[in-house]
Amino acid sequence: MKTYIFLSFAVALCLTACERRGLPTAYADYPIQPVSLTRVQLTDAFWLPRIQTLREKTLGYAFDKCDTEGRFENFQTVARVLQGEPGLTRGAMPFDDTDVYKTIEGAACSLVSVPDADLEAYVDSIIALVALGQESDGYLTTWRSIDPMHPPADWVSPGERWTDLGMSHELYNSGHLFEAASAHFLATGKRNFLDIALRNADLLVRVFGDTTRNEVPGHEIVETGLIKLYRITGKEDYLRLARKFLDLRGDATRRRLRGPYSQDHLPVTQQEEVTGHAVRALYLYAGMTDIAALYSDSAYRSSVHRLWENMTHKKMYLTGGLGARHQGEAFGANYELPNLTAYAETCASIGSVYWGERMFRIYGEATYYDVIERTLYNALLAGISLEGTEFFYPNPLEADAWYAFNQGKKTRQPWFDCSCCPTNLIRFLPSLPSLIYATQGDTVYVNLFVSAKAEIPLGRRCVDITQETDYPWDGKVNFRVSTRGNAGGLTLRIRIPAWAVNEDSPGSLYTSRPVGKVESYALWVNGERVEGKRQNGYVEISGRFTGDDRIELNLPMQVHCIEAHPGVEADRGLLALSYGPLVYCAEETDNRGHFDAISLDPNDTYTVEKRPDLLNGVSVIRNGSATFIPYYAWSNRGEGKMKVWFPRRTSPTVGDRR
Ligand code: FUB
Ligand code: ZN
Repeated sequence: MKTYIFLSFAVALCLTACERRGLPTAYADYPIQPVSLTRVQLTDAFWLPRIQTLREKTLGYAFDKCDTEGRFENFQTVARVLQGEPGLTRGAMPFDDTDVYKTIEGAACSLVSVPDADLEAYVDSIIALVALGQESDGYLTTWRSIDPMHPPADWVSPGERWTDLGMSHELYNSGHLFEAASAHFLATGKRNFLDIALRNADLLVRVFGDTTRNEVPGHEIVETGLIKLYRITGKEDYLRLARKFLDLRGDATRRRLRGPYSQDHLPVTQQEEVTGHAVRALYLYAGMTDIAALYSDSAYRSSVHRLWENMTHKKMYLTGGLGARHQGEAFGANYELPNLTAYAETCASIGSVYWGERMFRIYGEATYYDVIERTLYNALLAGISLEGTEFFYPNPLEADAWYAFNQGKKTRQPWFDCSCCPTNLIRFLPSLPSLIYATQGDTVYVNLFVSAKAEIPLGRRCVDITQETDYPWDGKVNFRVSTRGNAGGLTLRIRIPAWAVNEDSPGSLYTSRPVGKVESYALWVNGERVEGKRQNGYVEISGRFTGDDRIELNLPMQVHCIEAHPGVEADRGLLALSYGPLVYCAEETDNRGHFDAISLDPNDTYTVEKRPDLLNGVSVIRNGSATFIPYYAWSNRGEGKMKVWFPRRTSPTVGDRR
């Protein structure tokens, strides 16, 4: 505990220094600011064990994989090649370096919650290894430094630096380097990784910055990475380069375009439909949202708004998964959402959360967090096994025990040749505490229900919020709120999820109705019931919060029957089940002998049963002889059939709208 306080203090000092430096006044910023990871200590019974498993098992496991599969060795090989020795790239992908960066990022974020001197020393040694792979001018992509004529994959063209930006992943490697180094600096206050990133970013500025070289990365992420470096250093060149990469995309007057797969068919401010490779697209949209905020740019702002609407209204799975097609790892057409062959790459879920959080910080509406929550508890969390060492790359909503949907396997896999998803989960999950709260002026937004203790700086005071809940199994959430320092009015905006008021998902893509009697949410302040009118998805509570004030929220946890928009052919005549934020599925193993016959009727009786003995503790839903488990927990017991959507036994339908 003592060490924890010390580390938080050191990091807080370093953050204050960065905050003080501030952004150049020429630029605007998001009206809403996140509350940093360093300010929020999880105590949650749902998320904390997952993050602990990640720290205790997954991190070491991934570092070992990076070691045994040559990802570390590549950095050392560059050093030897630079001294004139021959070298051979090991590994399968031109972006193997990024698995190292992402694992460092996850380790750094987990050090904030649980300091660990051994892990910190190990991370430092890996950073020293990465430094070996950097050329003297800052260039860093090991396969190309080792042997530019022999790329690790046949879809990359051999040749000198930056000659095949569509496929070489050199700028993708830089992007992940920048993201990871920023997170590492903000989490630990150390500059060792950041300095490597800055040398590389400075090289990019020299080559692609205010020059005539008008090129863009094939796979986006360098844009958000550069903006993170700009936030830390205040160096405007990084921001300008990020913007240049975005402005050039789709601009046929200045470049030869790569087409919709790379979101390079129209200028980004004219794009209206989310398209192409889903992960690329989501990272692009996150970068565009940063530009919309930092430049107060209305064209960018309208564009991300349109794209978000298109995605959430017409291309998002019930689980929050994105990307209908295995072919091209891509978004499909509007309402093209097949279940068995869904791609819904884990990385796309992560990208969607990164984008949605930015959209929330522009618009301050809870709908963005409704989508984030849907994704977090379902498509994203499904990506990692309960044991923390097996993964999904695609996350379908149906398995028939025949189709090998997970890169050739019918269940989770321990690792992949292309291991973007495991290492993306590693970087993402330990940063989850930073998604819970946000601030704007005298307002604190409560966006997620997760037990935690938070110390939130707000102007010249600090707001202490303790949140206690058994969410997602229970809808009761207790807050204790107090302020320290310059007391004044404070407003809490607590999100009331759309599912809690039986609202359709955006664009009525999914209509959700509770089975049985409709219940409502309820709110108490210091024991007194308050009305708590919901606006923009929030209830607002204002006061001085000088004592130890108590707020209790009760969200109506009920089984819901869901139907999809009639445009989604794959779900026509079908129903799905949810409970709170969780989407449920049935697995063959719980339903031997009757799995294929399961059907649903909203008029049936559904019971919810706590099963501490099952799948690390879940609530199951029962309907007749059928048993349903949370989707995130499926495929932890070997191969077998699974379904989210089931034939609807009777009409009329759940909703009245059709
Ligand atoms: O290209 C790098 C990563 O590999 C992408 O983000 C994933 O979709 C996978 O293709
Ligand atoms: Zn991935």
